[in-house]
Amino acid sequence: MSARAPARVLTAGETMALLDPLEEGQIELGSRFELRVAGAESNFGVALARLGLAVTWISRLGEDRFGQLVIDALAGEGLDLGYVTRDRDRPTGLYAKWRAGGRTQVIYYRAGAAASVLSSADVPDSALEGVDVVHLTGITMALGDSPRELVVDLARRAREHGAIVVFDPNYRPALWRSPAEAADVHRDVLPWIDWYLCGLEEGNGLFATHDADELFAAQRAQGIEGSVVRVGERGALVWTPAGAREVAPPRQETVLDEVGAGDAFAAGFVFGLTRGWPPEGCAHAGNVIAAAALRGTGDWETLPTLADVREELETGAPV
Ligand code: KDG
Repeated sequence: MSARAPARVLTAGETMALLDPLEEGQIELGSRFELRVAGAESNFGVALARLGLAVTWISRLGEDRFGQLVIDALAGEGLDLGYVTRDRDRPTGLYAKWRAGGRTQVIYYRAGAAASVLSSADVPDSALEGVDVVHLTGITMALGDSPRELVVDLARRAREHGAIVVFDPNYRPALWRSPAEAADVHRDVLPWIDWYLCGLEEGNGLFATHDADELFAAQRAQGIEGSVVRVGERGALVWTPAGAREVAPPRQETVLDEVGAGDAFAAGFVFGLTRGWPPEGCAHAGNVIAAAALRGTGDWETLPTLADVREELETGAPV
């Protein structure tokens, strides 16, 4: 057994209550739901905590029942919530899903929620002490001016503290007028990131490109030096200045709900980074963890523990 201290990871963003439907189809009167909680950054955090890493998740939640359920769920998963603030004046956000024709759609009730006033003050320098990796997403940049500034400022400070910065644009059409608007806003964080992780369709939308080669070239032109693009059943394409490589998934999954799979991929990738694995090994780990997210309708509940996947992670990790 290794006695090394677990790597430390910090992430910040919004987590909401989630109405997850029990049946397929459009939301109707009488539809039945399971109440869950989810948010891109905490999905990522839970995935890493289950793999044995020390994860700090920072956010603002309402002083309400949904906020308490978020706290209970994430504390139960072992996340450090020491920097989470409860807001008496603003509620916890809420969203609902529906699944039809093999695709999941979402509707948000998050405008004016507690996380919409997240700011740099919520993440003091003390939170960054000893942190190896900082994970940020474009969702937070869509929540308001101060969350947007937080993402840029935190990425910059993380780099100053010697942490690796991972950015996932997590483009959500309901939060932006267009991909171009999101891309314009994301540009401010790009100088501070080490790894940009996205889906192929998502990346092509944001960079106005048509295929992976064009996408990597456009990213490079904007100063991105490490990029990983998820390509569905084909797994992931890893690009560094040394070139591009495709990393196939260990097997094909039956997809129950793809929401949360990108966060799980990011977690697997970061797990590999903290082990010092080469980018292809990190992407392999990303594929393994993402597969588990596809097996459930919630955004993180089916994620594996390290004991579940240790062998699969290590056997596929190129050295
Ligand atoms: O990546 C999954 C997230 O999209 C989901 O858990 C909810 O954070 C969320 C969002 O903003 O959509």
